[in-house]
Amino acid sequence: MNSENAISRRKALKFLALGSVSTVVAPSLFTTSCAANRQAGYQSYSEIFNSVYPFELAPLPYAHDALEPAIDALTMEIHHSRHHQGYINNLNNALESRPELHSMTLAELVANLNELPASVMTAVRNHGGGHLNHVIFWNTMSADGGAPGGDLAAAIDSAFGSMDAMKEEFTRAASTVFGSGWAWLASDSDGALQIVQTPNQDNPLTDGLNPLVGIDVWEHGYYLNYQNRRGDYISAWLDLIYWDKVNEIYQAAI
Ligand code: MN3
Repeated sequence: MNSENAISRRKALKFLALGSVSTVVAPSLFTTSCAANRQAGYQSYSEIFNSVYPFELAPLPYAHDALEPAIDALTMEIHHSRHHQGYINNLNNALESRPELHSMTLAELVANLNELPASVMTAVRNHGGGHLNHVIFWNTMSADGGAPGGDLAAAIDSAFGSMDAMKEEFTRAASTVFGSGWAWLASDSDGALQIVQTPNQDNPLTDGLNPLVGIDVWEHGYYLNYQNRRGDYISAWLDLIYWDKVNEIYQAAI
C-alpha cells in the first residue's frame, strides 16, 4: 500500500469513528424490537468502538459460566476481571498526562497508532489494542450464536465460497498464530472480507481494516480447560460466534 492510500484510509477510518459519535444512544433505549431484546446486556457498535478516556471495564453481557463447556467459568472470570482490567488500567495510566488525546475514541487511537506521540505509542498498541480486542471478543460471543445476516452471508460466500470454507480458513489462521495473538474476520472499506492474524494485542484497524470478530489465542484464553489443545478451543469457539452482533458491526463499519 502506498503512503497516499495509507493516509486516506486512516482519514476514512477517523471520519467513520467520529461520525458515529453523534449516534450514541443510552442502552436503555435499545428495547424497541425483538432483535434488540435478544441483545440485552451487549454493547452497541458505538459503545464497543467509540468510548473515550477514562476507559472503563463493562460487565460481561452474560454470566461467567454462560459459554460452558466451550469456555469455562474460571477462565472467563480471570480473563475479564484481571487480564482485560489490566489493559484498561495501563491504557488509562499512559494517557493520564496526555489530555490532547482524551477526545480520541478507542478506535481512533488504535487506527491512528502510528501518528501518536512516540511516548504513548507502545502503550496504546499493547493496552489500547488489548482493551479494544477484548471488548470485541466479549460482545461477539453467545451460547446462542445464530447465523450471519443477508449482506454478511453474501460477503462470506463472495470471499470464501461458503461458510464452511470461511471456517476452514479461519481455523488455519487461528491455529498458526505463532505465540500470542489473534485471528480475525475483517472487512475493507468496500465491505470485502478477509481473514487476518495479528500478533500480541495488535488490531486490524491499525492496518486499515475493520475488525468484525476475532479469537483470542493467547494461552490465558484457553489453557485452564484445553492446555495445549488450541485446535479444540478454536473449533468450540467457532460455534460461539454471535452473528447478530457481527452483522451489526459489519453494517456499521462499511
Ligand atoms: Mn486475552
